[in-house]
Amino acid sequence: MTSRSQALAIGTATAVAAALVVLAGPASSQGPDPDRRTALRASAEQLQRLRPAVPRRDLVASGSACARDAAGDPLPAPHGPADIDELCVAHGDVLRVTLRAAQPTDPAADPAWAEGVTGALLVLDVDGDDTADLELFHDADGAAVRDPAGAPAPGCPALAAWDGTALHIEVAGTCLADVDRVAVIAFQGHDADADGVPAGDFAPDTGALVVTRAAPPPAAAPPPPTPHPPP
Ligand SMILES: [Ca+2]
Ligand SMILES: [Ca+2]
Repeated sequence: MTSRSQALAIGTATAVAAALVVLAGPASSQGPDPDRRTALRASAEQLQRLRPAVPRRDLVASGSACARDAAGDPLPAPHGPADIDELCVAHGDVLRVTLRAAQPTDPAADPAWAEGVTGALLVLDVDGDDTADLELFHDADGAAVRDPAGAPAPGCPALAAWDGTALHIEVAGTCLADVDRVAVIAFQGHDADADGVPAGDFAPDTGALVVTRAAPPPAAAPPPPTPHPPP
């Protein structure tokens, strides 16, 4: 029997993998690719093939949500700095993504970020067709948003921040102004020995974290009428 969830799982895995295959450059065999983001993406595509096939189960929420991720599940082997512990997404005036690792490292202090293929990649489906539309990066060079062709996405400036425990990416509201529902799959790669071959973890472990736009706050109630003083 083919259930809907199984069909979606197959379709999603195929769509995302296919998009990554199309954009991935040749795998580097002599240290990090000059374009770290292209190399990170290629690594994600390679490691995605190693992910176990499981029925799809999206986590759907309004406004904001966090997805806890399994411990010790980076591929091809457990590696704390690549091990996603939690992915959070908030979709409102801006899009905010937080990625917390089991053993987080400072992008400005850990040499694996500057010298290796280390970074976070967030794949976004913004039109509900289970195909990647935008790719957010947070690496040693900061934050960036690319379109499926690998070019900077127009109207999508992004900010990267590190607070000592987690990575944060904020994408300007102009980027997703017409998007009411965004599905996010995260990848964290960490290239400890800077040989161009990171360990990496995906989150959520099944499906995507799907967040619908937060409803705008209700309009402020008009002030009560001021009673006129008696004549
Ligand atoms: Ca994990
Ligand atoms: Ca995971």
